[in-house]
Amino acid sequence: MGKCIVQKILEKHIVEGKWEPGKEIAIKIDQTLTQDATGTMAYLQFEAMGASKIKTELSVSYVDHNTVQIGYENADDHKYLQSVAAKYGIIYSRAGNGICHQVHLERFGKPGKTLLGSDSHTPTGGGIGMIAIGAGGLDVAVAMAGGPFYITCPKVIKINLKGKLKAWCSAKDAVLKMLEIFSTKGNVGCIFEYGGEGVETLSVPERATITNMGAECGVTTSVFPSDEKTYKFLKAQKREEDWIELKADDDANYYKIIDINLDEIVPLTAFPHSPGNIKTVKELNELKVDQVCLGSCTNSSYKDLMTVSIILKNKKVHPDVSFVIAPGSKQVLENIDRDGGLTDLISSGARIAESACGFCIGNSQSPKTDAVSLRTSNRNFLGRSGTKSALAYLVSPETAAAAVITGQMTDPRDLEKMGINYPNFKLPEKFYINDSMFIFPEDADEVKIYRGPNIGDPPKSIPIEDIISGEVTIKVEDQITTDHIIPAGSKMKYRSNVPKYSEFLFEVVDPDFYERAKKIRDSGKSNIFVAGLSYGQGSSREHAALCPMFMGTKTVIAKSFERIHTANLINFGIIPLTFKNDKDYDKIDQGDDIEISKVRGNIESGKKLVVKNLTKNIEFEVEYNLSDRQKEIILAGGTLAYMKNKSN
Ligand code: MIC
Ligand code: SF4
Repeated sequence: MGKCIVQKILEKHIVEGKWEPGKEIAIKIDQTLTQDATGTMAYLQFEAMGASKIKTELSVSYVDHNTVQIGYENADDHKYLQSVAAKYGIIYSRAGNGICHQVHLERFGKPGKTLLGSDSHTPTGGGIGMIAIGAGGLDVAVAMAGGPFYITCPKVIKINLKGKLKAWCSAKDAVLKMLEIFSTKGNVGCIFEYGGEGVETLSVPERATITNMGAECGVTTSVFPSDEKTYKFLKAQKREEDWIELKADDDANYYKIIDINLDEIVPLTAFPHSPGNIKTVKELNELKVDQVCLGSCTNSSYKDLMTVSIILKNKKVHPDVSFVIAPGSKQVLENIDRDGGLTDLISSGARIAESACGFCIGNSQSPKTDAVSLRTSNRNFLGRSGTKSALAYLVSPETAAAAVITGQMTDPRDLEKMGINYPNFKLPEKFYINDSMFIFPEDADEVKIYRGPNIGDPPKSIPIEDIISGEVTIKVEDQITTDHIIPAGSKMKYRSNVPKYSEFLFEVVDPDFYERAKKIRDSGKSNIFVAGLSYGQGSSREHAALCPMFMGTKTVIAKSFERIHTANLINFGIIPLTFKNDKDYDKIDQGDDIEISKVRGNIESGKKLVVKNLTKNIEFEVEYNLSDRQKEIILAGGTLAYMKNKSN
């Protein structure tokens, strides 16, 4: 039986277990990336592990999230990250150099390699044939220290691409189509592998847009073959020596095959407040638009920005629209500048922001009250833009450009009626490359680590006792994202200060949450969360587990969990429990007193756990889907404690 690309790459990296979809495997990680908002905690944990140097082939520390420095906190974090990078042999990418995923694709990604990143959009690297996976910072720290990464051996779904995208219809529309088909839930443990004759019609930046937003479907990652187009991209980056060919065998076996005809893709949008809410742009034609944001790791490549610059050449931004562009990298910015695109964008009236995450994470450019904001980014969760009442729609760069001109949602194909032709242009054969914003590590054991007042030690977890007795602090519905659990945006500067950051837990859902949780914790009880389907969608931010741990949470009981968040909960000693019978969700309410007895003993022996609802005088069974390793981690009180026990 032939092999698919995923199997070929993973089999070369498996260090424990074997290729058996559904079973846990451990893989060797070749490269890691971190970004500043998850990186400080990851490196604090790395330091706590006591390694003297990184053990990966390459690790890069990017600063791209908290680059708006209001107050000293972010600058403190940057300096800490820079000094850690120098000490441990990590490449440091300075603030302004660009968004980690875009920059990594340009300068470091290699087909056939594994990449683990403390950011959920790490799968962007699948655009050049990497197995690139997002994870919590602690898992990335373990990989940097030479430890393996554990995943469920994936079920590989082949996305068989046919045909070719029509003018004005783009890779973003194709991945929005994927979200319409697969939705944002129910895909845990799967990988999308792209194949079929349509693959060769897509450039690497287009492929990267598609793999980037696979994260929104909740898959482990997405991957494209490495072919002639990949070679051209790497050559344009003066990295052709990094190319290898990667393709699936003709008789490769897949869990499922889904055909997508690129000819049939039309401009799509995801309407508020989920990337899974898909409509055609036509259906929303004429919706008045207040803000248009071009950028984010999904759509900020040279191709994206040049396309928009050509559409906007000699045009004017509509007076009712605030139009901001955050180029994906310094390289993108320099190249569109050299090729005249930047001038056309500025002339049209665009506001140019730093090459960073910026608007995407709501730490700048928050729209006005009740605004309609069109964004080329990947997430439109409630409040993520920084304005809770705003309505964010996810669109392609082409649809964004059309709205910039007309001031309303406009199918970009209609621009032809206004005499605007589709911008056909060729990607450069060579990009202008200048790596001046990387600091490459030198042999410098003597580096002193900088710790400003914003850097606090990560809190220690306390192992669970045999009885969990607690109160339901909050009961939430389906599809609660990590943005609901702990907001980013203006609060993100407290990432290195867990006690302070914890004050914002569930802020967007229930502003009284923190005070309630504090009372419960201080009374000696555990804060228990109850949730519906697909709890913990979205980001890799481990603070969505770390802050609850700090508040004394020992378990979350949900109908189902998403992958990265499950791993983060376990890493911090919180048990992810699922209802054996989903109907029991209705039998538990906020404020109920809960008891789960014989927790340690039953987990050790694999016996069932029963939740007693003392308030309602009823009980029901819950399940835990933990490997033996994960059970040990939970019993030890989290991964750091587990590693310590093992090394003693
Ligand atoms: C996001 O897009 O939600 C983020 C901000 O990049 C997060 C990481 C974080 O919260 O720091 C992610 O995607 O993992
Ligand atoms: Fe940054 Fe947005 Fe990409 Fe997250 S999704 S890495 S915030 S650009």
